[in-house]
Amino acid sequence: MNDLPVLYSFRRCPYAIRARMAVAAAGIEVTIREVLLKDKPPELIAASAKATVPVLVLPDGNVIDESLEIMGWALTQRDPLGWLSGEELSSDWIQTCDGEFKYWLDRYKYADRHPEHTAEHYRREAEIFLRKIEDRLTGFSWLGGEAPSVTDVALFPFVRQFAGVEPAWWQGAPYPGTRIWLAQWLEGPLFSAVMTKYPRWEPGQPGARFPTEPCSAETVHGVTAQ
Ligand SMILES: N[C@@H](CCC(=O)N[C@@H](CS)C(=O)NCC(=O)O)C(=O)O
Repeated sequence: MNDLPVLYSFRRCPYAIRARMAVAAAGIEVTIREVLLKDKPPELIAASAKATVPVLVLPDGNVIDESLEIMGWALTQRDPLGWLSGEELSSDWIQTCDGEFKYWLDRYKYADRHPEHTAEHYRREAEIFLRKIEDRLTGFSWLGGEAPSVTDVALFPFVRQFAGVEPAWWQGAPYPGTRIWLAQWLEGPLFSAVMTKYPRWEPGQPGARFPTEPCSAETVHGVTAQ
């Protein structure tokens, strides 16, 4: 397992989820080290001083510490689902998601830490992006058009987080197309594969293999068939 890339990850982190989705879709095996954000291992900080997850340490010692770059690293090696076809990891969709939307999402999720405004205020600000997604998904099944792409994969973990803040409100919110789109990702076999629970990695331990089960062609293609 020593010659596999090492992926520092946190199960629920949306950035880590998008990276794991790409690694699994590419059929690449890595050693996963599940970390606690409140108590990061020194090995993670030594690999990347900014100490965010995900971080990928390659066997040659190179380090990739941005989720979008990990997606690109994986999918440029193998892209059986065609997620990169015609789509860019630097698209406006992804930039707005990681910028404006994430900013409001964090405030909506942790409104008690930002008492200047109400949770509803933060939710309304985040909904500006949600409405764009909904408009797009009214005409197309996927954000990139006719087929799933890196744009969908990069965004859905953040929309999942937004939906999870007030699940009952989300179910009645005026975003039916986005709800269907999100459910297609969350109910897919690839998502369950990347959400496998791993015990916290302890320094000195080897880490666990990821994906736990190699994703077969059927598993992978299950995603396109949705
Ligand atoms: N731009 C980075 C952001 C990653 C990020 O901020 N991850 C969060 C967890 S979801 C993190 O590690 N935060 C550091 C902390 O909580 O200490 C990427 O795309 O990989």
